[in-house]
Amino acid sequence: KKIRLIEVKSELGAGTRGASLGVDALRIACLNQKSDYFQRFTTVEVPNLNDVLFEKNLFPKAKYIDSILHTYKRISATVEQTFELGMFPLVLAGDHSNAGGTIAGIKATYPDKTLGVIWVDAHADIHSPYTTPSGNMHGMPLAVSLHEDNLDCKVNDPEPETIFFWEALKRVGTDQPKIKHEHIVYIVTRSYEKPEVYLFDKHNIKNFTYPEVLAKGIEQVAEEALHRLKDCDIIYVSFDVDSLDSKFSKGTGTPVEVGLNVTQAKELCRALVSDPRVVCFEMVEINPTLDAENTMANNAFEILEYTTEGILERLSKEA
Ligand code: DIR
Ligand code: MN
Ligand code: MN
Ligand code: MN
Repeated sequence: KKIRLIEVKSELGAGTRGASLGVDALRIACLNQKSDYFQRFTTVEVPNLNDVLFEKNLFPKAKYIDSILHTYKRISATVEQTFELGMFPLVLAGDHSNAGGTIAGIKATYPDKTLGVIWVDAHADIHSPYTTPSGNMHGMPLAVSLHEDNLDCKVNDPEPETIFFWEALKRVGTDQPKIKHEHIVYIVTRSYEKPEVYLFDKHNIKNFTYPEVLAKGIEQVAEEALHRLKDCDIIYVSFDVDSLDSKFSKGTGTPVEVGLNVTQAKELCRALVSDPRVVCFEMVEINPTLDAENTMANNAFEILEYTTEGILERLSKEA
């Protein structure tokens, strides 16, 4: 079984421009580290619609949601095709909204399997158009996958057009909700708003905080995270580079203090993907326009290469 790299240079969901350059920044990091990484795998690029950023945004509570719907369909189809080719989809994407398309593709392929999600991120990304403080769709992919409107915490009144696209977005890949709240585990999430905290409490969603990671160690956190998903048949690991401490993640749209260092992130991702239930890994939110000397992508590439070795090691045993 082989890995297939899926490049998604869409940045429509971010509030800051430049995440579409993240994949190419990883390629430059690879060249500078004299690695043959991008030579080793088949790559497919999902076409993006970033040119609509030059036009007026019509949906203030879910910016560019019409184009993000198209992008989701493309990502979902490509992820599904990758599984059908018998390959492991490793997704390198711009902003984190794209993860909703990846989850759609996983469930389109495995509609009857229970999917767990491990979300390594400074942010909870579980807003809906009814609760978003920014209108940026990279804050919403988990709510899309859950069919979570969170009306109990409603603060916005999205236009009917926005709701039309929001409902369509939920139904990419499969009509039903793709995940359950109890099958989400967060790691080092530390920046969230009230409506998000409401959902954590309501559904008892686990977040392994950074102090908890320090106290328990990476190995144990990975083990506990995977154990919490013991009822899941398959697992998706989503790695937002802002999970790293802002010292190591200058080149990302919304860096946050007190997070992982590069070594911790490497060990964590590697431990997670060593579980045979992990069917897909995604890395997002590298924005080299905010960086100097490509430090963000250099760090992210180290994590990517080390994690990929773990996936390959596992796949060779399984084959
Ligand atoms: C904030 C920031 N929760 C929002 N979100 C993210 O605008 O929804 N930043 N994901 O990266
Ligand atoms: Mn995120
Ligand atoms: Mn099919
Ligand atoms: Mn984030």
